[in-house]
Amino acid sequence: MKITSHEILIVDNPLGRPFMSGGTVPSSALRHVILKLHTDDGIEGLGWSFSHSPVMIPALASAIDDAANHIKGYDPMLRDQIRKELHRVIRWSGPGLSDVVQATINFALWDIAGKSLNQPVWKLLGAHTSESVPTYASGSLWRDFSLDELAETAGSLKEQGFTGMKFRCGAEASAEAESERARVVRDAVGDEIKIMVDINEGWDIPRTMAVARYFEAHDVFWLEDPIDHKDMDGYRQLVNALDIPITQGEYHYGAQPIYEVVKAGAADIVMIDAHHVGGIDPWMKAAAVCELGNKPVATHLSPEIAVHLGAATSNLMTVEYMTWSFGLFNESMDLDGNGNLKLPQGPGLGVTLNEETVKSGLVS
Ligand code: SMN
Ligand code: MG
Repeated sequence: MKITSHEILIVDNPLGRPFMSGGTVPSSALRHVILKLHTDDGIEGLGWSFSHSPVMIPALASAIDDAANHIKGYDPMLRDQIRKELHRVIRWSGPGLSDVVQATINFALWDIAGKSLNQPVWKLLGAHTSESVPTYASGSLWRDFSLDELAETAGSLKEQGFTGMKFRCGAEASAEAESERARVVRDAVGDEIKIMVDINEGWDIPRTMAVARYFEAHDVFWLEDPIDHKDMDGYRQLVNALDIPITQGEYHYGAQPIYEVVKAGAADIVMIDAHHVGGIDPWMKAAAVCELGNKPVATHLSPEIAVHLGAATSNLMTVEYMTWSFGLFNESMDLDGNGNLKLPQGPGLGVTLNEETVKSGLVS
């Protein structure tokens, strides 16, 4: 089999609620770069990436376009050969964009592999389950929610069947006000539901120490990205000093920093982003490093891809249920009635593009 051609689509997927990207740029849609990679067997592999800020989208789309051109004629099953060749031609750009380019191509290659063998990707990865993976609701309990909105939305997520959910803190004036958000979510859902909190690097160490004690009292399941991800010493201090599990990893690019996090003891739970780490193959390597270092892993964003990864990761803790790409695909991501996310049954990644969304959201 050979890669013969490709197409790139830039598509806006509307968001239920405008999102403040980086706290400054409100976006009412998530802009996706979609790659369709074609083979001489007539298979079309889908890959995608996204950003809330349109600024980098043209650069990303053009880099994916050139990278896809570059691998024309390659066997799509030889993913490591393709990764090495792409690394050779794009490594000058350093970590970041090049990892997202690698990831987008890698997703499409896995989709092709699955379609060619008529198997879902989780099976090709050698899953430990054929049914479902643990999941938690994300992308609902935002930092700018009032306490009433937090309580109401947390209650409705529980009613939808979620047994875990993540809320955001990090914008309040005092440690007590931050802690109040945890109390409100806990009171809204009761003791049985796992509640996690994400700070998105908003604090320093003293603030983290001060608020974490309150979070522990409200039985918050994990504290995510309290400080800058580059501060490995700071993270190690927090891990050693606090009882609440510290989660980090989504801000790192490539698999190698995940090894550094594990080696430094800079997290209790490692969150790995499939787009940032460079795709499915490096995600599995990074998760294996965590397993060997006795760390559980959580996925970040794109549950359509993460559900496959989670099913094949023995040290998986949970898959983040983020709805940002829903609507772009015809298939829905369903819970099983026990708070777990059902595995897709279609070949490859198991998603097909919703042509209505593509038509109405097409940017170019
Ligand atoms: C997150 C990432 C990107 C945008 C918004 C929120 C968050 C998460 O860190 O873990 O979902
Ligand atoms: Mg996060």
